[in-house]
Amino acid sequence: MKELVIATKNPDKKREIIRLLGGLRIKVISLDRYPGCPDVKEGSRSFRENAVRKAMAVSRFTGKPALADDSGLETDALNGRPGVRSSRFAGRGATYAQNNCKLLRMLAGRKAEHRGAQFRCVVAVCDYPRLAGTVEGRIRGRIAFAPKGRYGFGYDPVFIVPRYGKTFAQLGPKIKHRISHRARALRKAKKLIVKTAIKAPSRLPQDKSSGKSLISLCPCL
Ligand code: ITT
Repeated sequence: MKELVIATKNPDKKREIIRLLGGLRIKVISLDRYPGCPDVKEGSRSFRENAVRKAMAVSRFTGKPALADDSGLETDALNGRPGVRSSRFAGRGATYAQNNCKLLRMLAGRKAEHRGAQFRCVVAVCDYPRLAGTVEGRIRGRIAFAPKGRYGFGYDPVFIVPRYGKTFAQLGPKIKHRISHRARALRKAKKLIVKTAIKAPSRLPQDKSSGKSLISLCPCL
């Protein structure tokens, strides 16, 4: 069976991705199998570029096709923040609770109609040095006045899905996995995975004679 490495060090994202990829005839491999895999610097201002960087780096290191997810929360009132800095909004190594706390503090005093937000998830699939493509999923909602619910991770306790009037953390995995930004992105990514990891011929040896950086084949690196 063909293999696909999930290029994330976040166990919560990994759990969701593995569940959402269920049904594909593919062996999903966790990055835990590669303890030496270097961290990828997420210096970019775009989810897409970060996702491509992560997928490329992991595919290059492991020698297998890889899928990366770069995701986060954008709020209207804060001009899109925390955005690509979602995981480290309250500082490097911040906990989910600290990030939520900072967000609620920054939105303090704003009425419900001024608390609009969206989750975004960009998924990149590649078989180094080839980028199969990127896809995106979004979901609109609004930021709660206080955290609610016990499921999920990250900003789930403060993100209200308007259709249900409840946070993702209250709704639980069954509903989240049907409608979330990640579910939407991964539904689209399945085609890329089939093309890259399932139907693709075995990888050819890389041409080391040209002296060209193979990573330059990817336009955003
Ligand atoms: P990797 O780079 O190793 O994948 P990471 O946690 O740094 O792990 P991101 O840079 O994509 O990943 O940041 C994602 C952050 O966005 C995550 O830590 C959460 O704070 C938030 N986030 C993303 N998806 C979310 C979701 O479904 N529910 C709640 N918060 C989410």
